[in-house]
Amino acid sequence: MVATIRSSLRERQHLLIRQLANCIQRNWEKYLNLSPYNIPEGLGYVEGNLEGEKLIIENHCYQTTQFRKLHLELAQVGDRLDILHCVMFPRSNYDLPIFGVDLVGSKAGIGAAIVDLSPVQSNHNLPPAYERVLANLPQIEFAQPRELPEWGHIFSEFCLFVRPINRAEEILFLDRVEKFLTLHCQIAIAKSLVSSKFKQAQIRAGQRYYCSQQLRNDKTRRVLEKSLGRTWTDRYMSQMLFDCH
Ligand code: 18B
Repeated sequence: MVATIRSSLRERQHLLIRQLANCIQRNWEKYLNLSPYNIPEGLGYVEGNLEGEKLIIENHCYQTTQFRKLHLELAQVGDRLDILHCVMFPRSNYDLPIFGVDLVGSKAGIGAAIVDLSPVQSNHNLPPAYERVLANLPQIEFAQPRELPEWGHIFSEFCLFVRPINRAEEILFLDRVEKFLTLHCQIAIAKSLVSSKFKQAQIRAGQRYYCSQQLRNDKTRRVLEKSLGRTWTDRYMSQMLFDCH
């Protein structure tokens, strides 16, 4: 029964969201050895409708040797908004950036499409293996690039933030996300462990900082508060979306 509910949300969502969700899941299954992840009590499948508009959230989470949490979230607000959110949090003994994607769509189309491999090193650099590949990807032009908010300084120079204007741009975005994702998985599985406790503490601090800035996203907060209320939203954002260890 749960499986039926879950697949039906994805099927009702914007085509690009469906395609991206399938792409992420496919890559995770192809490259990583997925283990179950314990989602905090009551936060796996959430429904709320405080102010009349129904919010449905479904979460898919895993962990692997390299990642403490792989999180793919699909959400729908009434028949107004479709959202895909994905973050891959590395374990603190892996010196890896944070892969993140957010897609926000309405009847008018995808209004916000953002993907990044965000550095957690204190000098804000990506590991050289990432730099080499990302700096050589062909430049792609989107008709409507979007400006990052002030807290967006956590993102790398390779961050892509656009409003795709047509199907061709949606596919360009999807292809770029898949490039980031396959590169990330390939580097992650070949990466050696960080043994220095000092370096591990720095990685943890970098992840905490990333989360603290993401928690400043008022647009996310507003959508959730309308359906879930203040207390639930605080708990949801700090324990499910951007929990820091
Ligand atoms: N996000 N997004 O994930 N957010 O979670 N998102 C919006 O057209 C939700 C991430 C990011 O301009 C908008 O303006 C909800 C990750 C940035 O001030 C809405 C959930 C990244 C912006 C939502 C969710 C990320 C943004 C406004 C939980 C990046 C622009 C859409 C399911 C890796 C912020 C618009 C700004 C925007 C909503 C980025 C409604 C509810 C992982 C930078």
